[in-house]
Amino acid sequence: MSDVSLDNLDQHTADLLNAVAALSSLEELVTRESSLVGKRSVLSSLQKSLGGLTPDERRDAGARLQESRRRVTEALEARRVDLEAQERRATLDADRLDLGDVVGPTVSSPLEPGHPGIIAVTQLALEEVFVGMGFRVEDGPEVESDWYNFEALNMPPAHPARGMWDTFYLEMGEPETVVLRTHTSPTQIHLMERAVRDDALPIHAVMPGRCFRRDTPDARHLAAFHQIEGIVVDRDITFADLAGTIDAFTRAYFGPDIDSRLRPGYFPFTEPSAEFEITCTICRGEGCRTCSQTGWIELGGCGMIDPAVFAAVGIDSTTWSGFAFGFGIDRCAQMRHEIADMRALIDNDLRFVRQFS
Ligand code: FA5
Repeated sequence: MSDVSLDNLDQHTADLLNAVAALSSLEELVTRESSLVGKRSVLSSLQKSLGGLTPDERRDAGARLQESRRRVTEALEARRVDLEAQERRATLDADRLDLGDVVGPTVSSPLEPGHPGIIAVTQLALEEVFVGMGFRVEDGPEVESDWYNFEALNMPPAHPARGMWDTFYLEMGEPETVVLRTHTSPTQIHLMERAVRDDALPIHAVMPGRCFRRDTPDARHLAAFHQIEGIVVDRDITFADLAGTIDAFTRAYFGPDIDSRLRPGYFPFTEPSAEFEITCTICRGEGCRTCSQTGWIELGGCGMIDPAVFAAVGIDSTTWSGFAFGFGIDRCAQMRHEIADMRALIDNDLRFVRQFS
């Protein structure tokens, strides 16, 4: 470019504009900027040489140089905007999430409508059976204080029966005072407290909901599962009412072919207590892996409400008596639909899920 002079400035300006148009990246533009229009450019050298011209020649040449610099600078800025946009687009393209990889070829097909899962369906079916028997449906919190989950249920601190439930504690308040409920039984306490406060006895209610235990998942257990609690508080309620209710429920939900039985059991909040079992539907009582070869599956616990529990909520146990029960909803679903391993309920395998739509 050393032979560039004011005489061939127009040609040089055209060359500079071509060079700007040929810049192919922002990095190249930044590197070459100074030699095109900056201090190291021919335009700047020509500017310096104006000193040897007459004032008239200098004014004329200065104006031509300024015009040339303006055109090249404008072209350079326009090229910078283009290149920035190009590079931004390239980055976005590179970062784009290809949903084709995630959802595969179904992406363009209409979305399948969802449907309630097997647990929701089972819970509704159980509620319907109990509503048909005169119970109302109530709800309760999943996070409980020690009082509701244990103490009001006749398990003072350090009571050995607390070990029946391996508990998840939340880091709230004093250590080991707030729990993820291990069973739906604390809802009994809320309900009875409310009925006392509102002078609304008797109670006939079921309370379904999620429970949590540090249980290792296996064919019959999950760490997060569901129970449906039932409670009746009325006058002259006896164990025969409890047994009759459970028998009526079994027939209504599982049909006449399934046998049920009550076995003596222990719960601190009921006395007497019983465990409620049905014939294993996987082996029809023959014995299999699901029922640990016993032929029976435990669905829940039950019993007559202990006077200590009535005392905790302020119900007079000389006037009122009652029973309570708590069944596993997941177990009911497992037995009703003959699912050998309960872990299938949480695998989210569509081949399994679609069977219950
Ligand atoms: C109880 O939870 C008592 N609250 C039941 C009760 C209520 C007794 C009212 C008396 C009066 P248990 O721990 O046995 O009891 O659990 C009851 C049922 O919940 C079990 O029979 C089972 O069907 C279900 N269950 C318990 N643990 C799990 C688990 N980890 N996964 C799935 N289901 C479970």
